[in-house]
Amino acid sequence: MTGIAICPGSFDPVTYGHLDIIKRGAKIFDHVIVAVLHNSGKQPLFTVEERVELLKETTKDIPNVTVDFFEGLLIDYVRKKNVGVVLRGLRAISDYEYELQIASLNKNLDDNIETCFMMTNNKYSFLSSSMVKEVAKYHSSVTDLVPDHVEAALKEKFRTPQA
Ligand code: COD
Repeated sequence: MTGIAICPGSFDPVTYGHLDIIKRGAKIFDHVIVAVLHNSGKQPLFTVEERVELLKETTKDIPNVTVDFFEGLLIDYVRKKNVGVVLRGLRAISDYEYELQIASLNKNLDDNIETCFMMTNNKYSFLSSSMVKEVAKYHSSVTDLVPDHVEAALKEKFRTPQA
């Protein structure tokens, strides 16, 4: 047993839903590595560097959490870090289908890797980065959905009023 879990995701940007899973994971595992996917084929709102910085600020008070990024297959990153557990959050049935697919694929690629699922906190069961971006784009408040520094970063991105 390694006692270390990798919590991978896009985190574009980090929300209170992500933070809840990270915090709870950090109570179960000795160490949690939050790993941001750097996908050069996709156009996220925040660059990988920005997403990493926002996550570092968000998790700065949790001593056993570090933030990193990866490119390519998650399974290769997990192997490189010599970690046996992937930590993921589950919100709804729609998440379940997607998550089952990823977990099964990863298990197929490497039988030693386990995926551990944590149910969302009811408070955040509706919350996603996409929803936050949609709300922020039209200059509505996301105060209850993301930490203050993330809200400030969103305001900066959407400074020009949207059509
Ligand atoms: N409550 C609980 N959990 C939440 C909430 C919430 N409100 N919001 C998000 N989460 C959870 C998600 O369920 C997920 O577990 C995690 O937080 C991160 O979420 P996202 O949306 O930021 O990240 P995803 O789902 O886009 O990340 C997908 C990966 C990057 C992990 C995946 O695409 C991947 O592994 N890509 C690398 C290439 C690869 O290996 N491909 C093969 C497998 S697809």
